[in-house]
Amino acid sequence: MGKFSPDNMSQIRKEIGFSPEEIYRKLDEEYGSSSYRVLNKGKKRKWFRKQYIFEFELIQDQKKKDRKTIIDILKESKNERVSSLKNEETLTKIEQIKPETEKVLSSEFSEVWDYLKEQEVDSKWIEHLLETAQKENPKTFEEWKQKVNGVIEQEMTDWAEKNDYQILTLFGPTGVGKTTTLIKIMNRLQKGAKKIGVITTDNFRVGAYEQMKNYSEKLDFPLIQSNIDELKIPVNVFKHQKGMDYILIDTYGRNPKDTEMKEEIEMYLKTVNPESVSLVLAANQKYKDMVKTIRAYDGVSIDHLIITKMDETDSYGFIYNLYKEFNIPISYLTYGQKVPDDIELFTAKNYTKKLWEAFSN
Ligand SMILES: Nc1nc2c(ncn2[C@@H]2O[C@H](COP(=O)(O)OP(=O)(O)OP(=O)(O)O)[C@@H](O)[C@H]2O)c(=O)[nH]1
Ligand SMILES: [Mg+2]
Repeated sequence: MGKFSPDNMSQIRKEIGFSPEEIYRKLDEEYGSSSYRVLNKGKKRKWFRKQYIFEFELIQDQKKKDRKTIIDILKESKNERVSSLKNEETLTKIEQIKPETEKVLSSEFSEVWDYLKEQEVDSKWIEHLLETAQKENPKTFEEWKQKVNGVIEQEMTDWAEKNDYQILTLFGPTGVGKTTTLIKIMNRLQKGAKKIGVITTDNFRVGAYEQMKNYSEKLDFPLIQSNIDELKIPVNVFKHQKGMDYILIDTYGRNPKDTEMKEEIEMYLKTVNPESVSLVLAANQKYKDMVKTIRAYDGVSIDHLIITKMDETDSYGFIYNLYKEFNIPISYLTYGQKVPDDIELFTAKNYTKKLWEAFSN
């Protein structure tokens, strides 16, 4: 049916990545460096990129850990024989009833599990999704997929472009696409025939102002350049003298490891008091770094996340991981460099569609 039809009970598994280093990193993170043995290494081409496929085997401790996970799922599935068993005893007993277990853990279940894993959904969230989906007793692969999507769609909120703000600002690490995205959002608002003023506070990067100025001429919106500590002035000009409906403020890229960053942002937010604060992350960043960035903003009130460069990845699981981990709504996804077109509102339905897209490739 899909690319994989692995048997979840088997401990021979596959991991895919764009480099051997990436695969080793994932395996180390997931299982610990001494809990797997690589059996085979292969390569294939996906679109324009080379992908590496490692076949590996889990060694003893991890096998036990995985079985416990499966047992937990079985408990949910009203299998009384299993639900009355415990820990080590269970591990022995499960060997005895294995044929039955395999029946419950159908190949459809395994296929869904492995696909979500390939999409880099975190194991604990796959477990959560499958446990919840299982309550509705799915049988076929299609039913499993639909139930899993149902859980995701119920949990993740759609972003309705309410526009119930006047001042919007974007933050994020360097080069993630803040300026480009701000212009894309500006253009969406502009289509509603609203008056919009843009302020750029990026006085650092060479060419930053020229980049904005170009857009301002092409898309016809007023632009003011300002230092961050003098922001009140242009905000007042746009708000009171020009009667703008929206004021969008672009900021320069910040290194989340910079310890002064948070203080500076808190001060900025206090001065300007934007109703909408977005943190921008790029889909081609490492998941670990995205997490670090969000944590670095701990205490700053982030209203939503914007994920850019979705066109540069085929794995969408990280979005669900972020949502479950931080519970911050996602407002927009961007899909390319074309300004102002390559942007869309986040909806859970579109997201689940994307999540399974690679399955039929
Ligand atoms: N592939 C792809 N590239 C994008 C997307 N959004 C932005 N970019 C590109 O990313 C690069 C950086 O974009 P900017 O908007 O300047 O990023 P920034 O976050 O404002 O950068 P700094 O202000 O320097 O921190 C540009 O080459 C953009 O064209 C996207 O959705 N997909
Ligand atoms: Mg910028």
